[in-house]
Amino acid sequence: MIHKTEAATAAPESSPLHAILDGLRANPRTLPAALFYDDRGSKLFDAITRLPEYYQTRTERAILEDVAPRLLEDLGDSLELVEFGAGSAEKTETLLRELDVQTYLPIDVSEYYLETSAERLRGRFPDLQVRPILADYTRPVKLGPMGAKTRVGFFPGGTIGNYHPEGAAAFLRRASAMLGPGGAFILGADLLKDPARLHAAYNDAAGVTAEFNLNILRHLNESHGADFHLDRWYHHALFDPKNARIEMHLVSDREQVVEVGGERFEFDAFESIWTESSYKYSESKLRRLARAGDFECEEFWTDPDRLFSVSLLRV
Ligand code: AVI
Repeated sequence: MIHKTEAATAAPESSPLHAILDGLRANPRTLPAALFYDDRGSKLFDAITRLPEYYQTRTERAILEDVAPRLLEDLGDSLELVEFGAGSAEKTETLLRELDVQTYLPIDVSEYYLETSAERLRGRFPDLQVRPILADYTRPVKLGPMGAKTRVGFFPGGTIGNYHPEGAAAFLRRASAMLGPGGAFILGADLLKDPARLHAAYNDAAGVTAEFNLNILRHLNESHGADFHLDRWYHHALFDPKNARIEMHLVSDREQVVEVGGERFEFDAFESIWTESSYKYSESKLRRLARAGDFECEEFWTDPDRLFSVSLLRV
């Protein structure tokens, strides 16, 4: 059974029109990043995670496999694992295999992902209780009574980097309040590194990231009757060292007018729509972020090339 919470109405993939229009009217123009993840966008993102240039996913998986015995030691027995934005819950299997998890609470806005992953995990881990929660994890979610000794949050994938640092701290504060005293949080975050390496990860040779970025316009055409011509926009991703972030933009290749939700938007040639930021962290910044989010960073693990990090935070 899928548990729907009060926050379940705010499915981010159906971003409300007013948020889209506000973003397009703003200076700089923006679009809600949630628009990336329609069916096609989710498949494109899956393809990104397998690209040779996109080191994040495989590096995080290797770190998790490596540090699982340490996590077991640190977290002890009888755990309730709460995954924020669980998706297909593939990385979770490493934790379910290695840790003493009694109950697994995946939170996601996709009923499809929740149902299929719950069925798969129940098959693979017959003693595990799976209690899916259909909700937008970016808002407070009621978890119900705890069925184990320790609540452990899980937020892999480096998605914390898609928040502005203040938003990231606010998200962590909400998570900390949900997990309660003694709670723990396993956080995956991408690290600052050679700009060329970062640039390549968001400008892959096969053009999958470009397609992923442009798909946001296709999604707007389909879901909100917009009339973007995809061949009139460039994918542009750059690393901004001052703000320690990758910025993804869609750049208009000419002067053009686009209609969205009945409103006309005039674009100058080479004007951009800012579609995503992906902040990169140093160890010290991550420790400060944890503190601003009402956690203490107890462990910080990385791979030999210091590309990606997995941290264990405590409430
Ligand atoms: C989901 N998130 C962690 C990805 C990132 O790297 O910021 C989204 C992404 N955008 C382009 N490539 C991947």
